[in-house]
Amino acid sequence: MKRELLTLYLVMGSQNCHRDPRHVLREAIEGGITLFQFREKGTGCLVDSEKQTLARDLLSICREHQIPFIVNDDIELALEIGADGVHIGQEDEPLDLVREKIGKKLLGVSAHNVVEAFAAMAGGADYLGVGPIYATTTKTDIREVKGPEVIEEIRKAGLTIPIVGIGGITAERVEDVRKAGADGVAVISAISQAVSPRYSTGKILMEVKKS
Ligand code: TZP
Ligand code: MG
Repeated sequence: MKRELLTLYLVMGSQNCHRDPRHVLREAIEGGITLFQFREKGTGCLVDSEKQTLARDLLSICREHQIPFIVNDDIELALEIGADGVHIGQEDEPLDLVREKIGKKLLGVSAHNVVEAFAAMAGGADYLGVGPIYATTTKTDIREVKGPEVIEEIRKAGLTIPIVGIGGITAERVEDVRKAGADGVAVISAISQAVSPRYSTGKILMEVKKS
């Protein structure tokens, strides 16, 4: 995959938004996100047909603007709606099985340390989501906060795979995450809960581009 796709990765589900997620996504696209992940998960998330309907709506918004659409965890949904890829965690289905199911679609894997990063790469991941870099309240079942150092360690171990940092990232923190070796940043609340998702996206994007 092109590393540039990871420049500014919006991860989001309806549970992360005060407003209609379709509106938030449109604004984020106007602001310049480069990749989108549908992550309908946690307290208050939609299920079944409501989840499916929202996924299709967000996918079509992404399609209008040529933003690739990734689905978190739900491989069946990704295949059903024709998403561009899936993102899975360490607790999800085995990597080789997921690769078999999705073929050439993008495969992102969450990694928390060098060992997991190696394993994900060997298993055929296209990119890694590494974190939580900073403290976050968006995801409650998180492991310990790692700091940007974890990305540095992965790079020092010789892994060149595309990496996006995630967890508590704001415009002010982008530079440190990039300096550690990340190709880009993944954010939820900094965009989904912003008063102006468009403005917030633009601000974060500017920081990634100048770092
Ligand atoms: N994985 C690690 S931290 C996190 C996920 C999905 C949540 C990131 O949310 P925020 O609001 O950008 O801190
Ligand atoms: Mg998962």
